[in-house]
Amino acid sequence: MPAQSVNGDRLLRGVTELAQIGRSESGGVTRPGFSPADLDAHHYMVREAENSGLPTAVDAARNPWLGPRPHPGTTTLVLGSHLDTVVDAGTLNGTYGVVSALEAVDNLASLGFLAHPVVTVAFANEEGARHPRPFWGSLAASGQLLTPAAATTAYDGALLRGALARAGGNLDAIEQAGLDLHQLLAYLELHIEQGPVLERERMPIGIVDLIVGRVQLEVELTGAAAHAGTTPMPGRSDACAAAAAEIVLAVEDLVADWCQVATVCRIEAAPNSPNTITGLVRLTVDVRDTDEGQLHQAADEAVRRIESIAQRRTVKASCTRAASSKPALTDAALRRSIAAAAARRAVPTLPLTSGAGHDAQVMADITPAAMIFVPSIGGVSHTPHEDNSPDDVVLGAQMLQDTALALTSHPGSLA
Ligand code: HGY
Repeated sequence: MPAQSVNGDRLLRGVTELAQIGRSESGGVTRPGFSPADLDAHHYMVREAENSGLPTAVDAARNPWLGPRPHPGTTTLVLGSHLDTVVDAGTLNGTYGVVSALEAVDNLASLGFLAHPVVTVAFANEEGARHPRPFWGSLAASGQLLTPAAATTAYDGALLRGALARAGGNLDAIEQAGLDLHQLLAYLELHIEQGPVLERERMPIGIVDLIVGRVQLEVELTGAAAHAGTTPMPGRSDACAAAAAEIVLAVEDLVADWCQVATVCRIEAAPNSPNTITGLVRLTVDVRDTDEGQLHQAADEAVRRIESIAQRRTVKASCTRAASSKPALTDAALRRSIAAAAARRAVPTLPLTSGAGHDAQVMADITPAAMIFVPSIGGVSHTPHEDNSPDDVVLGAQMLQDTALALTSHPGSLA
C-alpha cells in the first residue's frame, strides 16, 4: 500500500487563506453558522475541490460535500468537520479538519484502486454561535433533527429558515440531507485537541476514546426595570443581581457534586443602561459530563437552582433545553486503524477523552466514528490565541490520510 504524503504547503496555505475569511479586529475569526463569512468559507472549499476536479454538492441542511457523496451501491468513508466558528475564534478549530480531509480525498482520488469512495463534508453550524442549534449539519445528515427547526431563532433574532435558504439549504426538504447508513463505511474527524493533555504529555497524536456530552440551557430572567437611584433596595426585582450575582455562581458550583464542567457563557442584560435596574437577562448555561445520566441530572439541578434563586428574588425564570448531545464512545476498530497508521510511521499516540463536543459524536449514532487530535499550544481554544505547530498540523493530516487509505484499500476493512 503506497504511503502517499500530504502536501503540507498546500494544507497550511488553505488554513491561512481560510483564516482571512471572517477575520475579526482582534485577529481572531468570527464565522457563525449561516453568516455571510461562513458561506464564503464554504464557497472557498467548494472552489478548492472543483479546482482538483472533484464533484461537489450542497444538501438541504447546507452541508457542502466535496468529492463523491454517499450513494447506493457503495459504502463511503466520510472525512469531516466544520467551517463555522464561535465569536472571536482561532483559525484551526474545525477548519483544520475540513482542509485536511479535502487534502486526503484529493490525494486518494488519484490512486484509482480504492475499494471504497472517500468524501469530505463540512457540517453546517457545528458551534451554534448565532443559531442555537449546534451540530445542525451532522444532526440533519444523521436524521436526528428532532424538534421542528423552523422554530429556531438566532440570538440576533434571525429566523433559521431564511438564513438556511440564503445559504442554499431548504428547511422544507431537510430530510433529504439524511444519509443512508448502509452507504457509509465510517466517519473520521481530525481536530485540534482544544485542551492541554497532548502538550502536557508531549504527544503529537491523540486518539479519542470518548467525547463528552453536553446540555445547553437558554435562560430568560424577567424582573422589573426601574430607576437605580429612586427605587428602594427592598422589593426590587433586579434580574441582573439574580442572574449575575447568584445564578452564575450556582451554576459554577454544580461541579462540586453534579458534573464535570458547568459554565454560564453568554449573557445579555436589558435595558443595559448605567442607571436603570436590569429588567431582563438572557443567559446560556453549558453543562458537560461523560456520563449521560449524570449530565441530565446536573442540568435538572441547574434548572432547580435557577428557579429557586429567581423565586426568592421575585424574578420570573424561563429555562429551555436548547440543545443536548450524548456522550459518545468512538469505534474501537477505527481507533485500532488510527493506531496502526501511526505505528507504520513510528508516531507515538495517546488515547484521550474529548472535553469538546464534535460532529463525530453525532455521526457515531449511524456509523462507526473516530477522531484524531493534534496538540493545542497552551491548551487554548475558542480565542484568537488558539495555536498549533505546523509540524503537528501536517502530521495530523498525514495520519488522517494514512488511516483513510488503510480503511478504503480493500473491501470490508472494518469487519
Ligand atoms: O463547544 C464545543 O464543545 C465545540 O467547540 N463545538
